[in-house]
Order: sequence, then structure tokens, then C-alpha cells
Amino acid sequence: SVGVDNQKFCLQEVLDTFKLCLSENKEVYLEHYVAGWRGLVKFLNSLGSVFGFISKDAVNKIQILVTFLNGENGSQYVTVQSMVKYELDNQLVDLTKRGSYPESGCRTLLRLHRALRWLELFLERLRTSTEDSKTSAMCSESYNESLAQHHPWAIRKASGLAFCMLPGRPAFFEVMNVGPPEQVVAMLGEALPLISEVYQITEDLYAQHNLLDLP
Ligand code: 1Q0
Repeated sequence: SVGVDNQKFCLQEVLDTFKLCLSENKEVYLEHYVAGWRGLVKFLNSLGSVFGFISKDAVNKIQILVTFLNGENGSQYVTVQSMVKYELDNQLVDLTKRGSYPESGCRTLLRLHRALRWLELFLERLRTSTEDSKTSAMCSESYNESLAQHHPWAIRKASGLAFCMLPGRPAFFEVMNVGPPEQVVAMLGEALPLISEVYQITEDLYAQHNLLDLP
């Protein structure tokens, strides 16, 4: 793609931040997790304003987590593991119904975590797609298998409409700014196992503490 913008979006860089997420003992660094989402939101914004309601919500959740990270108890939020322990030990999480802590780190991260499953499914479809595959179909299939189960009707409807506005596979690959399709496929093949690992570690942690249905 042509462009003089030296801050051009590059998906490789975004997916690389997910590599930085895992510590040696397989804890998930919140700082890099959030940075990964920031990059994805930038990508989403470059696709057009119909995705604004999605990126707005993502930005809002990113901001909540960043505020914890930079707050006076920031050291408790270094990893997802330490955040869960800290918030649970100090009763900072609404466990069954919304109450005093509607924006806990645990419930906020859970929303992004569910979206990460969507990303994993979508990227896997993109990776194995052929030239005539429809991005909108790949996107909505991935959505229906993941996030949709947690969204009310109105949001599912709005999401479905937005997906129809996704550019076709060639344009989509172009915006990713990785190179020719074969290179995109190779990059996805490298990135996916890492995203899956981050997802699985978080999923196991949340399951262990019974946090998968936080209101
Ligand atoms: C490429 C198309 C992107 C499609 C993104 C799929 C996700 C659809 C999600 C729709 C969210 C609607 C807005 C509000 C939802 C909230 O109600 C909900 C629950 O939160 P709460 O506080 O009400 O309980 N929020 C969520 O479920 C969080 C949703 C976060 C979505 C984050 C999407 C970030 C952008 C991703 C673009 C990735 C493009 C990657 C393509 C890479 C190409 C190789």
C-alpha cells in the first residue's frame, strides 16, 4: 500500500505485543494485553466509522484497566493473576449481581477475554481462507461461536450489520500491511498459537476462581 504516514498500522507489531504478554512462569502481563487491544482498536478504526460503537466499548474497557494499572494499587495489577488475587482477596468484585463494583478489573478483563476468543476464531478462519472467502461470513461465524452468546439481541443485530461493511479479503489483507497474502498467512500461523495460549491461561484462571459469568 502507498502512504507517507510513518505511523502506518502494521498488524505484525500488534500481534507481537501478544507475544510479550506471557511471563516466564506463564502469567499474563496486563500492560501488554491492553497494548495488544489498543493496536487492534487502531486497526478497527481504520476500517471505518460503522465500527465506532465497537471500538468505543473496547477503548472504554482498556481505559478502565489502564486506570487501575496507573493507580495507587498499580503493583497489584501487573499480571492478570495478581489482579484476580488482589480483587478477590479484597472483595472488590461483584460476583453474582451488579453492586458496588460494576467496573472491577476482573469483570472488565472478562469482556476483552471473550473478545479474544472471537479474535482467535476469526484469525484462524482468515489464515485458512481462500481468495473468494468472505470476511463478513468468517467474522460473523466466529462471533456466533463466541461473543454472541454473551450479547443481547440488539448488540447481536448491530454487530451483524457492521460485519456486512467489512472490506473483502484482498482489501482486508492490504490494511493489515504485512505483505503479500502468503506472508499474511505465515504471520497468522505464528501469532495464533500465542493468542490461543494467552486465551487458555486466562480461561483456566477464571474457571478456577469461578469468574466466567461475572455480571
Ligand atoms: C473486524 C471486525 C471487528 C469485529 C469485532 C467483533 C466484536 C463485536 C463486538 C460487539 C461489541 C458491541 C459493543 C458493546 C458491547 C458490550 O455490551 C459488551 C459487554 O460489555 P458490558 O460492559 O456491557 O458487559 N462488550 C464486549 O463484549 C467487548 C467487546 C470488545 C470488542 C473488541 C473488538 C476490538 C477490535 C478488534 C478488531 C480486530 C480486527 C482484527 C483483524 C485482524 C486482522 C488479521
